[in-house]
Amino acid sequence: MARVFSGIQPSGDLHLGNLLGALVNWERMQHEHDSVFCVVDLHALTLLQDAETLRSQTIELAQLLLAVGIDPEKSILFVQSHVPQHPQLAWLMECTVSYGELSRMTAFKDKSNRDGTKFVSAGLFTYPALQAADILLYDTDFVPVGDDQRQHVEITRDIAERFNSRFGETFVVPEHFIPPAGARVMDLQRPDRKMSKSEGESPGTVFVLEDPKKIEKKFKRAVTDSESEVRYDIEAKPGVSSLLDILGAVTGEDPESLASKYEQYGPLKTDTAEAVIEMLRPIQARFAELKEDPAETARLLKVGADKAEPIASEVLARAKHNIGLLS
Ligand code: ATP
Ligand code: LTN
Repeated sequence: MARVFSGIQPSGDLHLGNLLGALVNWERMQHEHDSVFCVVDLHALTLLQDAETLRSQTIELAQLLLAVGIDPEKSILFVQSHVPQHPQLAWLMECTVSYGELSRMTAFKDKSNRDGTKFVSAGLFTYPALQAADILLYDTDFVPVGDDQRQHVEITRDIAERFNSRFGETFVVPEHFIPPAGARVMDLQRPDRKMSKSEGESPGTVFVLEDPKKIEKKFKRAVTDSESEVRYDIEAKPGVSSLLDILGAVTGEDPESLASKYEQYGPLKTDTAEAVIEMLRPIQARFAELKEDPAETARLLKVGADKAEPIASEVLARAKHNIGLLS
C-alpha cells in the first residue's frame, strides 16, 4: 500500500485554505493509503512563539484534525517533537542540501522579509531540511499539500535523490499531491495573496472555527471587480475566480462550469458562503465535543507517536549506516 505523509504547523488558527488545500485530502486519502499525519511543532519554533500558546495550539490543532475526520484508528496522528528521529535525520538533510538551494526557497524569502520581522532565525532558513526529514522518515510516496508547498516537496525530492546517489539507495523519492481545486485559496480582500494563518484576524481570512454570521459577512464583502460578468479567469478576474475555486473545492464541481451558472456576483457570494458554512458546521460541532477532553487528545497523540517511532527509527538507522556513522 502506498504511504502518505503530511504535516501542519500549530502556528495560528486554522483557515479555509488549510482545510481545502490540505486537510480534506488527508481525510480522503486515509481510506486508501497507509497514512501518517503530523502536527509540526518544531517547525512552528522557526518564528517566535509564546510557550503556553504553542502548547495549547498544538492540542487544539490535533483536535481540529480529529474533528475534520482524521481517524486515529486508520491513520497515525502525532506531534513532531515526540519522535526524536525527526531532528536527528534533519541534521543529515542539512548536510545534503546546499546554502544556495535553501536561499532560493520563496517561503524563506517571504517570511524573512515580512514587515516587522526583526529576528530571522537560522531555523527559518534550514526549515526545508527538517521538512525533508519528516517526509523521508516514513518512506513516503505521496505528500498532500497546498500549492505553496510545491517547492518544499521538490527540494525534498532533490535531497533524497542526492543522498541516494551519493550513499546508495536509502530513501523513497516522494511526489506531491496538490488538489485540482482549493490548492491556493486566496485572501478574500487581497485576491493576489494566499490566505494565511500568520496574518492573524483579518477580513480576508475565513477561519474553520469562525461564527457562521461572520463568515457570511466576509464573503459578502469579498473583493471582486468592476465588471459584472461571472467568468473563471485567474489573471483578469482574481477575486471572482477565487470564489469559484472555493465553491468548486467544497462542492466537487469544476470552477469553470460553475461560472456558467451565475450571472451576478451576489448569488455567487451567497452560495459560496452557504456551502462553506455547511461544510464547517459538523467540524465545529465535533470540535466543541473534543475540546472538553484535552487529556484524551494527548493520549491519542502519544499512541500515534508510539506507532510512528518504530517506522522512523528503521529509516534513520538505514540513513546513518549508509552515510557512514557507526551503529
Ligand atoms: P503560515 O501562514 O504560518 O505559513 P499557513 O496558513 O501557510 O501558515 P501551514 O501550516 O504552513 O499553514 O500549512 C498547512 C497546509 O495548508 C499546507 O499543506 C499548505 O500548503 C496548506 N495551505 C496553507 N495556506 C493555503 C491556502 N491559502 N490555500 C491552500 N492551501 C493552503
Ligand atoms: N512546511 C509545511 C509544513 C510541513 C509539512 C511537512 C508539510 C512541515 N513538514 C511535511 C508536508 C510534509 C508548511 O509550512 N505548510
